[in-house]
Amino acid sequence: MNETERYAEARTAVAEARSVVAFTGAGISAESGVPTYRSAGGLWRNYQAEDLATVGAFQRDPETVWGWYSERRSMMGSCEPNAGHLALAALEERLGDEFVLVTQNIDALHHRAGSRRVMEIHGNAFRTVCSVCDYEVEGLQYDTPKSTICPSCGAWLRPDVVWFGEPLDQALLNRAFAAAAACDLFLSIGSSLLVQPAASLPEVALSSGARIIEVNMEPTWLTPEASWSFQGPAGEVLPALVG
Ligand code: BV8
Repeated sequence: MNETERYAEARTAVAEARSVVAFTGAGISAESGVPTYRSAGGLWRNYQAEDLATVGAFQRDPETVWGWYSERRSMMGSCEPNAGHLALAALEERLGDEFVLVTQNIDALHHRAGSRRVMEIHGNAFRTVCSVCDYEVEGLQYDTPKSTICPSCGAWLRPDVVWFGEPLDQALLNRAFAAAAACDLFLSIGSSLLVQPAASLPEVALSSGARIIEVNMEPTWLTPEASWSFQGPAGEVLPALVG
């Protein structure tokens, strides 16, 4: 089957799907200028990055961790959603309640593209919460708050993201797994599928009989299982699939 036929087939699968889950990773934001984690030039390439996204690093050196997130907040805040984000917002517009977007990304670009049915399972870099009590700073912060001490209990404030070794929000994760188990089409977009438990979502969809469309720049463990796999930039492939 040639490329044109593969796209036509996958486009029909999107158009005829009863229920769609779109699962995104850092790759969907790459064309917006947000560095990925593990592909060439990614954030984790520099060992320091993966060491900073942990509770231990924050407890040892909160200023350095705050410095890293402030840098990333202003970088991500200056990026714009790309055609890939916009294509998923259009798909949500068309499918309504039969569409859900599960993202590992913390850059809020799906919201800024107009997506509303979004599960941010690794949190949101622009939300600031207390590291101890349930105090939350109102709204989104695009730089370090004036004071990083909780006005309610005096502990350190932190970015509302899930660090390595921290559990994800269980209720949110359960909803994401339920959606993956119930959908008939699962889109895996811009993820190396290495981080757990998020990377188990495509497995749940697969074992529940969903068809899989993968859009990524390099093969992953899911590629051989996908009904259609497109190796190319999400900002080009997604608009061609969503139509
Ligand atoms: C948990 C937020 C349990 C922070 C992130 C040892 C100790 C502790 C835990 C573990 C351990 N060993 C394993 C684990 C589990 C660990 C894990 O999975 N580690 C991996 C590295 C092996 N997971 C955890 O720790 C999780 N928590 O397990 O808790 C627990 C339970 C109860 C009680 C206590 C504990 C928490 C994981 C969440 C970590 N936080 N981010 C921050 O970002 O600052 S993870 C981080 O990776 C991001 O969220 C990112 O989204 C995510 C996944 O990466 P990807 O999105 O896939 O990005 P990547 O760069 O890898 O890939 C991008 C892809 O895009 C590439 O394939 C590329 O080809 C492609 N691409 C590039 N450009 C484009 C493109 N595709 C399309 N178009 C393009 N233009």
